[in-house]
Amino acid sequence: AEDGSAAWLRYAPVATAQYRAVPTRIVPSSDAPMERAAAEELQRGLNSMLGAHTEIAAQSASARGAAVRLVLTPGTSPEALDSYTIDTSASGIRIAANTPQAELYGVFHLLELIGAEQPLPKHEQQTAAAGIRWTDEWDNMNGTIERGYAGPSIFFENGHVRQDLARAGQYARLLASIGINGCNVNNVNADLDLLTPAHIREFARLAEVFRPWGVRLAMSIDLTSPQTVGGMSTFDPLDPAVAAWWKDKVDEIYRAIPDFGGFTVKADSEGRKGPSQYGRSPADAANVLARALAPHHGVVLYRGFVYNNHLDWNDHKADRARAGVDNFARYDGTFEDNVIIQIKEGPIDFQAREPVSPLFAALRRTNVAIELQTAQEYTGQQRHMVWLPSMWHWVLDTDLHADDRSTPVEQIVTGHSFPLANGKPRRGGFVSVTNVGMEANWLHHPMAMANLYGFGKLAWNPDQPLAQIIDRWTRLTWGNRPEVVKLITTLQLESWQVYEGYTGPNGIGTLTNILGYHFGPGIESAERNGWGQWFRGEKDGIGMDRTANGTGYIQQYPSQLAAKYESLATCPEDLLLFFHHVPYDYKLRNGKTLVQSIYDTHYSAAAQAGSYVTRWQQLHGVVDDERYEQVLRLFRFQAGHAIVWSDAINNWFQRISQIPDAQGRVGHE
Ligand code: GCW
Repeated sequence: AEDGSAAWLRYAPVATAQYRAVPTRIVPSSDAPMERAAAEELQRGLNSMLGAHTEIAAQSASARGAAVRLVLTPGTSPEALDSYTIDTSASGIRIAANTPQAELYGVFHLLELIGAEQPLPKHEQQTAAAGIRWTDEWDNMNGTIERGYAGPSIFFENGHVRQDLARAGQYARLLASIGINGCNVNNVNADLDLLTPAHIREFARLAEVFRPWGVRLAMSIDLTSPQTVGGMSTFDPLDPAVAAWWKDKVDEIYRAIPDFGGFTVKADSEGRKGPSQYGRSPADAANVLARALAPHHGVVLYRGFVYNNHLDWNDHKADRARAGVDNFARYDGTFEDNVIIQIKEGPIDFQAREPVSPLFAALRRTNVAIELQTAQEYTGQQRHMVWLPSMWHWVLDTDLHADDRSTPVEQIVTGHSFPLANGKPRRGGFVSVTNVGMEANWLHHPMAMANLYGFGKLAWNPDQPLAQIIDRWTRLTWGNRPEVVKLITTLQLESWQVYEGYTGPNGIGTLTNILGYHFGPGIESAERNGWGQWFRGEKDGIGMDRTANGTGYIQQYPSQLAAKYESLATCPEDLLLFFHHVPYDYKLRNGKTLVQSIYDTHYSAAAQAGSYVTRWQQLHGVVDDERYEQVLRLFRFQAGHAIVWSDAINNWFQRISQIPDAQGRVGHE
């Protein structure tokens, strides 16, 4: 049977002709754990894909004779980004890296080229775009996962770290294979007793299974820990006793976990306590942690997701989208060097489409990382196929035009747009909320792991073409048969637009049921409550007015972009309802009215989702039966659910606008 847990590391046999010259002797750089993991991975992969009998030579083996040589040439700066080269010559293949984990990445890259039946390079050099390439897992210590859709936690059960950490180790290997170097294992809504000495000893066991794969363990912590764990009367970040408590606690963590990555912090948000309780700022809170972590080279990822979830619906100036800039911009430049503000890609919350967060352009003297969500919270919860790198690429490519120069998001989060005045290196990067579970294939839908794979690839190199990313994933996961590669890549590449098409059009935000599990349509559930995910669907029209006359949110963008969004003539129509309140018969540039365009888009997108079923059936007997059936079942579900979505939305628009469909359709039979 197919081993779903292998994901893209199946190492299925390939056509060997072009790899005849690959040597069958591996010379590792040392027998340190990561180097040994690299050599053994290489051996496993080559043997499995090429049917070879590869041996690992003693690392002191003579320089003569053809070999795959692993070479470690550490750089001088501890801040240097992971980098490797691959050279092929008559004497074999040489993989040289500046860090042990980069050596692993070089090995995985070589194996990936072979798995995807690509030619081997004469010379190739690869360097990571940024230092932070992490996943966040929203796992609770009782074993449940917030917004997890593939079974219970691979890390925790019954309030403790699991006894059996085999899955956690496998996961670290998968992460390493796509260049991910950190994993924050617990929910940002953190367990309050997380930092007890007993728990820290348990976390050390987790760090041990991550270590050979170069994945640093990180933890989400609750800012009240000095009280809840330390028994103190306050958690005021400016209280010296609180600072001392954090310092001792961090020292204790590093005694147990010498390569600990750092803390992720959610504070003053959705019921979590925070520095505002003492009239202190996010910088005060982040910095007290940062100073404790700095001597150990740890970092603080302080989340920009701070907003008031008791907004007043009747206040037309109130706007949740404003919260990021309103809460953080004024502290720019006051954060310690090892603080990174972790900003969700959009200003609201992982919708099928949002504009990019203006906070990326507002923090010029502060490290920032982008938070993306592989867990498909609002995008079908791994019951719908949605390939999110299409969206992420669009986000990363968006140019905020700060100071009227080119400052695309990818250049901001990799630290190139706003260099620090003191010449110190930037520490930004990429974080994916992933939420894998105990289900064999990690994310439930056999197509969903393409999202994690794509995240890793974009975090390593945000310029890698999407077509190449999905082509590689498909070959490694489903095999190299041309009809398989063609169909799966085509479906994945269209899937985001299809999902957006039958759910939320024109940047409206969420029509998902936000009061339940964030699954399926719940058209007005976002309205008339404090959460602020409003779209203000009224008799006269629809959309949030975020212009200068409305909430003023648009003015948070640098001026060029603000001007573009402010004017109806230039506002991109896929974001129209995010920025403007317009009548239902508003004329779009293609001549259709808004409401007719919504009807048409929903019928056609639902039909396209329906077509996945018959298109997939062409692969019957071509891919393994087990995954074939699994995908078929999910595609049938998606086809039906797309009709539910489409009819719910179209009926609602018909009722509120009182404008019938020009084609006379009244929903699906
Ligand atoms: O959108 C919300 C999710 C919460 C999550 C929160 C966050 C972990 O629905 O489940 O809490 O975002 O990102 O903190």
